[in-house]
Amino acid sequence: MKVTFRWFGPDDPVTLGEIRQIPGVTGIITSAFDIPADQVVPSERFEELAALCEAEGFTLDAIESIPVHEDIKLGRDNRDELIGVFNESLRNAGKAGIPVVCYNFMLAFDWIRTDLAMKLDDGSTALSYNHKDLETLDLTRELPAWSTTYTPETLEAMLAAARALSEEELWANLQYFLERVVPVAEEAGVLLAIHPDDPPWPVLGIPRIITSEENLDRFLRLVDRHHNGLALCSGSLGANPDNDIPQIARRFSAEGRIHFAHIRNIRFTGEKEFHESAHLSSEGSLDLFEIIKAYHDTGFTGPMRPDHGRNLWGEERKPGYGLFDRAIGAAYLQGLWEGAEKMKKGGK
Ligand code: DNO
Repeated sequence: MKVTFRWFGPDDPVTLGEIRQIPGVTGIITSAFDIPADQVVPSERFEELAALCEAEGFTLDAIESIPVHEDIKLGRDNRDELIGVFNESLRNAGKAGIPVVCYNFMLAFDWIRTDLAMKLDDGSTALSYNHKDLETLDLTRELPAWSTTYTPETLEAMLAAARALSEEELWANLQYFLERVVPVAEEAGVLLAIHPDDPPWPVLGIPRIITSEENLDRFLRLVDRHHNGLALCSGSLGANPDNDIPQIARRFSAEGRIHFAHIRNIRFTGEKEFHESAHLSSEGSLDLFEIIKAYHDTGFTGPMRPDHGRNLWGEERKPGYGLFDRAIGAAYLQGLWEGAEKMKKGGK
């Protein structure tokens, strides 16, 4: 595996110079979120981003994400044109030599939390989710990493359209998209990596489908090609205790279909209720060693990144994307990898 770190571009309060001081991190994951989903990301933009990374001694290992326009997910009449836009961006990523493009097929919202700064006992803050609080959440406020923001009116319209769609219709729209996008990814030499739904259950009456081992398998078979792969996120899928993350990582990594790995931990606090925690197994409900071992045993060579961290030591950065806890996470996951490596050499 290659240890990478998410950087939101020149406006990110975390700088490439800071990331450079984290031991073992050699790659950057970035994006061009200022370009809306109905516009092509030019190859020059990808090249500029790659040059910034290279100037600090990094490679640019993935774009997270090229957003999929909502009208594609909703299967609206203009979807062919919008898929054309996505494909052009994909070709441009290929031209710039970017090996992986991440995206998601979550309708209306990307990941959802109900509190962006839950105070933990140690004084740090973390992202948390409580299903019961969702109904009263102001969804028009801007959340980090979202490509779409809503006014009360546009939100109402989006919710109505999204709620009208059945799970099977969403599957059909995903298949329609993949059938047109995967061949272009192959030509462009770019691996596609879908991010699972976060949290992995329907929210606000909106269907969610990339939620479980069974559904990941169904997803891969929609277009059963190597370039149609996963950005396996331990914390997103792991929010449902029925999802056995080490088993899911082992199975799909052995198939060579995980093109990007997001590693983080969460702590269950109730039914459909959790907060994010430090990466260490001892701090959360997931067994990070077993997850890393699954990747190691199956010879995973793709980019892996520590995912969300708590905000620590008074830092003021994007919720979930501070510097310090993610740096600790990067060191921890390399420690686990080294342990797995030594066990293997020792025949264990
Ligand atoms: C959250 C991220 C997601 C992810 C997208 C991929 O922190 O993991 O926003 O980048 O879902 O398209």
